[in-house]
Amino acid sequence: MTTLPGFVQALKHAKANTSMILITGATSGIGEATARRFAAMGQSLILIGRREDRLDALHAELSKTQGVKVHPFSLDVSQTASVQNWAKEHGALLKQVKILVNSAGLALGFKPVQDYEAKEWDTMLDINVKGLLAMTRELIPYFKENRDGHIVNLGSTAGHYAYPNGNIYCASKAAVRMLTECMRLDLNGTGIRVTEISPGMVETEFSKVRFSGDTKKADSVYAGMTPLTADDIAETIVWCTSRPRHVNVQELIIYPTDQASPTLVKRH
Ligand code: NDP
Ligand code: 8X3
Repeated sequence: MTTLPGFVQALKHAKANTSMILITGATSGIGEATARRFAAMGQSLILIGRREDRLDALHAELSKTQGVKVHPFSLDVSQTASVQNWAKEHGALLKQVKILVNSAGLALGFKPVQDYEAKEWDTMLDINVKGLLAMTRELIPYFKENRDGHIVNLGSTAGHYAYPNGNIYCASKAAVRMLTECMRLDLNGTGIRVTEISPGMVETEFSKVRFSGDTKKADSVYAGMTPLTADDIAETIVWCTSRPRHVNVQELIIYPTDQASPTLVKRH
């Protein structure tokens, strides 16, 4: 039986282990599922996305059901100057961050490279690559000062293997992959860990966004197969970030069992 002093001790221990987690792309999919997982563990959260209504709803829900501190910010990570100004304004909060999960990202369209408009490739590269860089750069000085911190970047199997009509999205995720590796090299010796999570097909709003809200097309991506869920990936992120501090999971590639490569999917 747990004695009262034992209980107080356990509570103190739990409090000492409470961390601040910053998640971009927290308004949907993998980012949102990760926020839910960390909240269930009692962690404090900084949640970032562009959709204010989603942030407000998640803030209200997680504060109420999990009793955790949630700091929601509507911020477009592709606007580097906005990220810098936001970071300057919230230094006291960012100083407390132990884990950064860079999940904000998207694919726009599914067509041959020559059919893309410059505006479309700018959006993908600005969010998936430059947005990740902008946010990470703001956190690294605090991680270095604390000699602690964990950067988790959402790559993709699309960054490892090319597929027809993937072109710019694949390139953006290949950039995430290389940036993640380089970050690990540059930060070696600082105590900061860097991990890339590269999922295959995860059923989120990803395909809906890719196909500009065409739910029929989006649903057809997952027809007849069992995709990963956002929570499958969130669970993995929690696992990677809860290893002892001397353990750095460098990279995980995670496919649904029905998928063997970006182009080989068993539909039943
Ligand atoms: P969702 O579309 O469900 O979520 C994407 C999130 O990114 C949303 O919260 C969105 O919020 C946010 N976001 C997009 N642009 C910006 C921006 N400019 N500034 C801030 N936030 C932004 O997709 P997933 O959860 O599936 O995707 C998460 C990550 O995982 C992405 O990087 C994606 O490339 C990657 N991934 C996804 C896979 C999949 O099959 N689903 C597989 C492999 C990797 P808002 O619109 O409110 O800004
Ligand atoms: C998302 C998975 O296969 O659509 O990164 O590129 S895929």
